[in-house]
Amino acid sequence: MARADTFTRWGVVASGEGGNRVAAELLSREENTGIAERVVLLNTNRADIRNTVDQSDVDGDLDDYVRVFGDKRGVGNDFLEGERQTESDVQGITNEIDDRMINADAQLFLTTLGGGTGNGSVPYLLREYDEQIDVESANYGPWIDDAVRIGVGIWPYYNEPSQRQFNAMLGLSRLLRRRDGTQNADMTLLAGNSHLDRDGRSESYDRVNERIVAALDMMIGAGRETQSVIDVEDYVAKPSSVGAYHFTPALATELNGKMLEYGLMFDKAAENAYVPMDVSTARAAFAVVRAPERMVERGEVTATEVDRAFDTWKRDNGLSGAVGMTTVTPADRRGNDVDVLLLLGGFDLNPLLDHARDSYEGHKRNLDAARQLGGNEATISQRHLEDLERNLEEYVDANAR
Ligand SMILES: Nc1nc2c(ncn2[C@@H]2O[C@H](COP(=O)(O)OP(=O)(O)OP(=O)(O)O)[C@@H](O)[C@H]2O)c(=O)[nH]1
Ligand SMILES: [Mg+2]
Repeated sequence: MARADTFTRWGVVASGEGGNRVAAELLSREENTGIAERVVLLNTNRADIRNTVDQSDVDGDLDDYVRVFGDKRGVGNDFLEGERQTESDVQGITNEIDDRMINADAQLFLTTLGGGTGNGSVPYLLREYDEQIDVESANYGPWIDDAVRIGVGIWPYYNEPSQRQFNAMLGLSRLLRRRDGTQNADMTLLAGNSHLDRDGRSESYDRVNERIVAALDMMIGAGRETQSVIDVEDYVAKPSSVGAYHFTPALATELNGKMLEYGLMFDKAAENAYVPMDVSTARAAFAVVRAPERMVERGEVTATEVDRAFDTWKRDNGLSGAVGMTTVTPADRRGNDVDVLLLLGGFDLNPLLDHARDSYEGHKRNLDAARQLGGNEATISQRHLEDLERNLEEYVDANAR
């Protein structure tokens, strides 16, 4: 919780290879001042994390933030195994996070949804810290009770193998909801690899990761040097109360601030949502406008005007009922470039999930067949699968109305 005399202090917990890489990219930004040293990189595979550390351009030593857990080297795309490995070491992992999270008010939990390590551990840890079943909370800093926790899930490329799509469906289910159907992360942010990489699959994840980080950076910045501050509590309170707590960023950067046609700027941002979606289905919408400090000081960009323009834009786009706020963030830069970040929430998830459904069903049939043949203990039980599936369906249906 941000206090009047301080800015929101963000922490980052990243698990698995992709999550680790996005976190490394976030740390390599000069403007990561909201995070400082509050970072933990978790992985089951020392070699994976070695590569991430070696390839990053973070000043200083990323090794200090690394925690390898479990007794396997990777979990081979099996998120239940990822969860078991986390559970077996939850005290050690939590001690590490506690050492790093000094007074965090808000935490980002970063993971890809196609794999096993990050996808297994992140939803589990979120639940654990909320319910404090196996961790002895009395021994930890205030973060464990007080911090707002935001899960960030990265959707696989559409052409990845069916197990990845299967993992993503159930990973999303677990990020959003616990097995009993209650809310898990306070907010779940989604970004899709194929959707962010529409000009063709690039050689590396760099470009996609940069875009994800650019959005996270602006979101974090909105709780810092702002005119009308969006506190992190604001991001989660109202959307959660209407059961619309999944979001996607929509970002447009380097817009021409000479004209200040906010409506067009919001349009531009909305065209760049990080997953496929119909904007008019959003039930929550936040707008963060970042403009050169000089323009803000001279009153060329004001919170009142942005707020009014956003109201109009929402009405024009069928979002008048959407909950949310706006904020203006001054940027330490010359020129007239303005950036606009929308956080769109509670939208119909079907346009995203439709990309995975066939693979999901195919993989499920394979698991069924394996079970019939006398069962591989590692596969998910029928019952468990049905719970996760129902949880996702219920949540998606409630938002698709
Ligand atoms: N955007 C993005 N996606 C990534 C990155 N690395 C991997 N992915 C995606 O993540 C999925 C694979 O998950 P990983 O993060 O490699 O898996 P993990 O959490 O390490 O789990 P296991 O290796 O299965 O133990 C695939 O869908 C990849 O496309 C990355 O750096 N950026
Ligand atoms: Mg891995």
